[in-house]
Amino acid sequence: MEPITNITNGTNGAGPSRKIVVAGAQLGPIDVPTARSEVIARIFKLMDEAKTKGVKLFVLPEIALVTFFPRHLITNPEELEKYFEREVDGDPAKAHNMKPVFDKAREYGMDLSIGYAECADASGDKHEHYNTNVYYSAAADKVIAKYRKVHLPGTVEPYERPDATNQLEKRYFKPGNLGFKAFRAPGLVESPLTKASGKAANDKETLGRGDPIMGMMICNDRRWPEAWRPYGLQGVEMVLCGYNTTGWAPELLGTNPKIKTKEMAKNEALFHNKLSVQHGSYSNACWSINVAKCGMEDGKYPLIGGSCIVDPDGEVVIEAKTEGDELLVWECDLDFCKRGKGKVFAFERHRRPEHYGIMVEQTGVKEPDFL
Ligand code: CDT
Repeated sequence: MEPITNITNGTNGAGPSRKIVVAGAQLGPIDVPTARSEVIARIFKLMDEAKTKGVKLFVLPEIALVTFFPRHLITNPEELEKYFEREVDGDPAKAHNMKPVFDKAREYGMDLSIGYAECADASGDKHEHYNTNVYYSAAADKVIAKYRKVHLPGTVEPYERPDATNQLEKRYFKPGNLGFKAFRAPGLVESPLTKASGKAANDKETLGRGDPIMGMMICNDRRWPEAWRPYGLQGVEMVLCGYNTTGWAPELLGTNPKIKTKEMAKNEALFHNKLSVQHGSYSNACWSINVAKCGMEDGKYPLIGGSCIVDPDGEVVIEAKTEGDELLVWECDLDFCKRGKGKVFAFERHRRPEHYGIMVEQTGVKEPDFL
């Protein structure tokens, strides 16, 4: 068959390179008694490997340094507080428990995306808890963006059945209050257009030529098109998403008569993970770096793993082979985003927002009247 050569979609490689070597750093299980220092030692091993592979952006999972504690009912406030990180001088990179990871990223000249349980306003009396992810830029040598998880799954109260898997995020966290704000990360691509060039963003000629446009999500957010589209509308080129997804939780997930074993349930959860991130990447024409905590945590709670990097066509380009600490490295070409952004998902030409009002006016379902 003749190859198709005479159709341009903006991915012909002309112009400065917009390729970034990215690593998803999947983490195996972390148990309640595991010290953060042990986990950090494991992360350092992955960072060492990343450095040898020329990685420029290192992405860690949701609540990366401790067990996924929202599965446990913790009624003692002091015990609960131990899972939270406190910024120092308003800087997450100085938070005592996390500082070594930021310091290593600085030493290696690597950008870092890390999830943690945030105790905000920790110096005052009023503590607010969020499920948070921040982005450290090595070029700027500071945290340049913060995201607080918007979609908190699960329940406030634990289930009655003693064996149930709980997800008490609604009990422990406030819903994120920072929205879905995309941001540019400096120092990652060759010769990006900047304000100093005198050119303006959002011009036909300058689209996709500035510093990379990033967005962050946390776990459950990835299942919601409402989380992806605000980023898509800001021209996002790469979404970073850490997660802890349980492989067995009938109370939370409901049951399916076709699913008869725990292994089948885990495979179904893996399928839904991929379905969500592949669709989100495709319909917003962006890369997504999806990074899990995995394996059997706290002795009996299986996490699905299945970390993967998805390209802007929605294809999985690399996925985890293990259920333990593992580095997924891929060179992501941001120019690849231009295909979808310029054609099928050229929002400015095809979207019809006059018909989308119901999505922001309404939360729950309102069925049509009965016939
Ligand atoms: N951490 C997290 O958000 N986990 C959820 C579990 C879903 S159970 C309702 C997830 O969406 O993967």
